[in-house]
Amino acid sequence: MTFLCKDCWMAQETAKLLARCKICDANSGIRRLDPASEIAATARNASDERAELVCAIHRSEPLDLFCGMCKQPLSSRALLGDCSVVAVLGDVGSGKTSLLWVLRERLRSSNGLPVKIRQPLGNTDQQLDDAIADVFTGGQARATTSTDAVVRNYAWELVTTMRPRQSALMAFHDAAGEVWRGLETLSRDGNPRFYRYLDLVGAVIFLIDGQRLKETLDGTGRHARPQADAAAAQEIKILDAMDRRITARGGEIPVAVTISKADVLWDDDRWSAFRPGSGASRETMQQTVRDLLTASGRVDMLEGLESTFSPAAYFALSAFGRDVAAGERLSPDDIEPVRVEEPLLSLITVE
Ligand SMILES: Nc1nc2c(ncn2[C@@H]2O[C@H](COP(=O)(O)OP(=O)(O)OP(=O)(O)O)[C@@H](O)[C@H]2O)c(=O)[nH]1
Ligand SMILES: [Mg+2]
Ligand SMILES: [Zn+2]
Ligand SMILES: [Zn+2]
Repeated sequence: MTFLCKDCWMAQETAKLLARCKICDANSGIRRLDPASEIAATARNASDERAELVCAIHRSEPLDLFCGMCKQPLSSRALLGDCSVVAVLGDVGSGKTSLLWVLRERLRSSNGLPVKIRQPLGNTDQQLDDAIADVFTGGQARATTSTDAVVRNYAWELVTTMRPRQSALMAFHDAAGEVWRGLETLSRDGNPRFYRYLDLVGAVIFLIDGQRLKETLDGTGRHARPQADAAAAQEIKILDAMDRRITARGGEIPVAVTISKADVLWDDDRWSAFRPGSGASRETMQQTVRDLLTASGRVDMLEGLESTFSPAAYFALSAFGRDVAAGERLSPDDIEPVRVEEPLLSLITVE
């Protein structure tokens, strides 16, 4: 069994964990952490494929588990699978944090989707609420901080209705656009956690700012062209850096190429497929996203994406379902997310 610590992104075998038995603690009056290898036994539940770590003395007492590296509490369900760590990559302000927040809201209510959040791991929800607070109070988001020291790591245990007994882990490191931009030159010593995360990534949501695409297409704003070109250049840079890492690692990583803020585009008839309730088929959506990227001069990026990742699928979503004016006070009740779960669903159901 391999466990994942979402606080330091250390994947570790059972033997590396720390553990505590509540009964032993109560009997001795001492709270202590011991190496799991010294105090654990494995119990198997007949009705369940999962094994549970129990106290070697008190065989019916499940152990509390802790990360062997940073000593944070670890869920016994934080089991690492191939596609459980998903990266949301995107330039500064492309909408990564907003997407993750809205996605969590969608997945934790009973939603008619085949996937649901069973529980957050550790302080995930608190960290995400802190990260989104600025968007909901000030209108404009404060950029996600770009240092490794301020951790914004989220992980949830998901259950699928397709395979009810099995649960999956979904984990994100909400890195700032600044970090993705600077990936090529980011120091390994200064960002050990982030690099461990990168090595674990099994699937990628590549977010492309719909607002920026619209600016290119309009070509109206005085600075529209150069700004949009700069955005394209940043995205290519992020892609190149990922490409080198993935090539170095070997193997294939699936990507969901995703246009964010589709609400700013969908009034245009060319992109009407993005509207809520458009009824557009999967094929139409794919084609429309590719057409949009082509029309806004992102052909190089399309090629880059398809040579770096495999398979590639295309999506357009709107986290808020509406435009947000600068400085507007947005409330969670004012938003109507459109297709926010589609990229994730496509990635975690990839065989
Ligand atoms: N119109 C519209 N604006 C959005 C949507 N989602 C996010 N935004 C706006 O985009 C801005 C940036 O959003 P964030 O979620 O902070 O973007 P980010 O990618 O996390 O940014 P960094 O962490 O700084 O790289 C905010 O001002 C949001 O209000 C959307 O669905 N529609
Ligand atoms: Mg952010
Ligand atoms: Zn015990
Ligand atoms: Zn840890």
